[in-house]
Amino acid sequence: MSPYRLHAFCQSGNAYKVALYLNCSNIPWEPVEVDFFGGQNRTADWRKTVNAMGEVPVLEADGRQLTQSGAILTWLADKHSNFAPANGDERYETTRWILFDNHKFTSYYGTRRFLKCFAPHAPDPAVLAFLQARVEATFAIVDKHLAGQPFMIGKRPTIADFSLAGYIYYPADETDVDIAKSYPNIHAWSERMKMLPGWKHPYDLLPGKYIKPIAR
Ligand SMILES: N[C@@H](CCC(=O)N[C@@H](CS)C(=O)NCC(=O)O)C(=O)O
Repeated sequence: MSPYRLHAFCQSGNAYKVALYLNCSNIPWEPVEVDFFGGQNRTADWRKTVNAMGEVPVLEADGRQLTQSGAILTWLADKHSNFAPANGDERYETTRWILFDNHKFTSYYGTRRFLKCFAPHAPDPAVLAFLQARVEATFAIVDKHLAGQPFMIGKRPTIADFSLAGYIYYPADETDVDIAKSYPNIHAWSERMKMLPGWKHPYDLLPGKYIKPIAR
């Protein structure tokens, strides 16, 4: 059995962050599919036995159940050194960008995609419009940042890049964003990440069936 088991499903960019890190680090891992759309992670049993926060990803490692992609990436980088910050200043920078990612970059983009494509009920257009404006503001910040350097904290990829890359490769019919056209520096960075040995698209890397987005 592989030392790492990742509870995941292929629509989860948050799980993709950890899966991509492991793959690009050539660290063996195995997926445990979570039936997210069937409500598995909302059951009392799952919350009791897997993650009280009710969220994916969960990484089983060293007999523990690690949660929160940013904390998991930090834990893995500490343990394996791959894509790790090299000193205190770099740790500050990776933490800063991982927090920005979790609060804004991933959060608004992922939530908008979920509401538009996969939520059981059609979302309120005002909510979608609010999220769209937040996505645009946040993506503009990251695009400007990446104009000056190839990766999030400098010349080489770190865990911060894996965090921000979570939802970037999902298709435009899910996200309504043409990244190549609107955010050329984010696009160029995403292409650089694709060059890493072990890179795979989330729909090829994670378990579960592709779900056609609901046309809304
Ligand atoms: N900050 C968390 C976010 C995790 C998250 O929101 N995961 C989604 C799937 S992509 C989830 O399980 N949501 C369940 C819920 O919010 O009830 C992380 O980075 O791990």
